[in-house]
Amino acid sequence: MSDENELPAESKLTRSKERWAREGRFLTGKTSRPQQQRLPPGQHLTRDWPTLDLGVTPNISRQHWRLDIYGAVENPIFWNFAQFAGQTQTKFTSDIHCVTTWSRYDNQWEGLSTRDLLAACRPRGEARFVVLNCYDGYTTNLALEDFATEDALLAHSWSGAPLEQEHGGPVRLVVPHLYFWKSAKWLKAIEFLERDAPGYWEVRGYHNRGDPWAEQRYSGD
Ligand SMILES: Nc1nc2c(c(=O)[nH]1)N[C@H]1C(S)=C(S)[C@@H](COP(=O)(O)O)O[C@H]1N2
Ligand SMILES: [Mo]
Repeated sequence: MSDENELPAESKLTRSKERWAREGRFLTGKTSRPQQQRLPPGQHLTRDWPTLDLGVTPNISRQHWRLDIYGAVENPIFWNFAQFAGQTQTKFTSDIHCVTTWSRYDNQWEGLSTRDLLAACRPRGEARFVVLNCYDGYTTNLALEDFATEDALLAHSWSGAPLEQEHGGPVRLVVPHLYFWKSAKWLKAIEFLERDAPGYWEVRGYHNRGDPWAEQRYSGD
């Protein structure tokens, strides 16, 4: 090593700074950096899978389940379970982030991707929003771009087994990049709309979009 490249002797301060770097001193953990950080701000990790809903669990067998897709679409669709399951099947693994602050990593879903669904029903040019209608009367709304996110799907299976009734079986929506209240359980109908139509929680103080990385929990956020 030449003289010019020789480093000055370590001082007490540089030694302290190295130790702080190792310890992650001064990091608040509050910055939101979706690229590098997996847990959104204000969330904690859980290993079990809590059940959250309005307190009623619709009892719909695969045999009786129907899905209606209508509104601003070129091709309205009315599927029974066999017809739904006959569509292209996709598997996605994604994280759940619930507004009540729990997150659950690596959920393995299988079903029909929303992109394949859009290719089948062909939204008209004026369609900009969707409303999900569920067998328990629950509703939730999404901008078409959010519904069409690459890893969003209508899931009939979780971890390689049919989705349990308490988690929305036979079929639920999964939109991983938004808080989980947007992921409608016991899916019954999807309506395409020109104008937004806030759903059950969206008219009761929840944020209209619900991006966990921006902590869009409540309508004032
Ligand atoms: N049909 C329906 N879907 C629903 C709800 C509901 O009450 N009814 N609750 C939402 C909320 S607030 C959450 S956090 C998740 C919970 O899904 P899980 O019970 O599978 O964890 O479902 C969402 N989808
Ligand atoms: Mo929730």
